[in-house]
Amino acid sequence: MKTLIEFIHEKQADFPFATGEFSRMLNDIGIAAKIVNREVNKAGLTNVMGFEGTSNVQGEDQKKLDVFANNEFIKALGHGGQCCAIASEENENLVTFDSKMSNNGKYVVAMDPLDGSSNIEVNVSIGTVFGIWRRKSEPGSCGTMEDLLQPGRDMVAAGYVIYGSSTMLVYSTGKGVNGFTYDPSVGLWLLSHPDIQIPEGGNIYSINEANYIYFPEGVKQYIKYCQGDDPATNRPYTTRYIGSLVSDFHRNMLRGGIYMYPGNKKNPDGKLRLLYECNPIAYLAEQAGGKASDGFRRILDVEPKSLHQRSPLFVGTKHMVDTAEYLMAKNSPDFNPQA
Ligand code: AHM
Ligand code: MG
Repeated sequence: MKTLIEFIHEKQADFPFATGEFSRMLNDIGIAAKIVNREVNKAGLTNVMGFEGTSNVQGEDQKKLDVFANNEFIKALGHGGQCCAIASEENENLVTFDSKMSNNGKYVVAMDPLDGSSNIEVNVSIGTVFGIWRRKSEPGSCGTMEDLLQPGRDMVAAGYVIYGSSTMLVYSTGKGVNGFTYDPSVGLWLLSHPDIQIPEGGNIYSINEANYIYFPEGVKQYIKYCQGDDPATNRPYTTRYIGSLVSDFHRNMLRGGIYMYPGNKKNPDGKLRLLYECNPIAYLAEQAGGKASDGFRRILDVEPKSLHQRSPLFVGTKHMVDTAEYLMAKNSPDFNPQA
């Protein structure tokens, strides 16, 4: 089987003028993910569960593993020197580095180092999500906000790690999506899922339906559509919701389905963060032949205004997202039946 390093080197030839810096950064992410995986696997045995006693910019209590994973990815990216700034769910401000090599780095990274961390205690799969952009500012000094506040369509790579029944690293550099499974006996990522495509014929819908009464009318109608009786369109669909974006998306990407975290009356922009949750997942979905929307427009075209901005998310099999978008538009005050 091909290893991640072999695969990265082989693919480097796809990028004209590639200097290897980008490949090294992907490799560094793979190394940090191995270290996080080791701690996640020991979670019940060592003192890594529970709260750190601090909260992040969202006011959410930080788990020890949130903080651990954040430190490991920052360390790996800082040490590598290709990344000049990081936006992380766990840091209110941009993370920059006090090193000449990093300040000359060409890339910036947005990441959620440990997504779904409320699931740690109960042994449910969690993940890491990351997106990579080329910096806009001149190399030679720290990365800036302008470097991070770029739309998702300008990403040069995105991926996630899922710490599950096996641990996988799934990423794309804009030429399809490939998945690597970690073999702990040899410490290597091995190409197990080449060229992942989201199946068109899936029938899974994933949403936290407990929020039903707060959802916009379009979402309520789409849920009713999913539950409708029409064997020709594979309905009623089936519902699966883990409450861990990476795990729900990973399953839907392999099986076909839609994941939704819409806005609701209490939080009009939903819960998920545009830069480091919605954008990377949207990029992977499109690269796998799927679609990602905020209900009305392509996620990757949203112009970010702040590091921790939230966005509704509808992502997965294309025709499912199309139908959800149609019902959102139809129930919006601006709907024009002639359009
Ligand atoms: P987190 O980044 O604080 O872990 O929150 C994001 C998570 C997603 O992984 C998951 O899909 C969602 O929150 C679940 O939220 P809810 O409990 O409201 O359904
Ligand atoms: Mg998260």
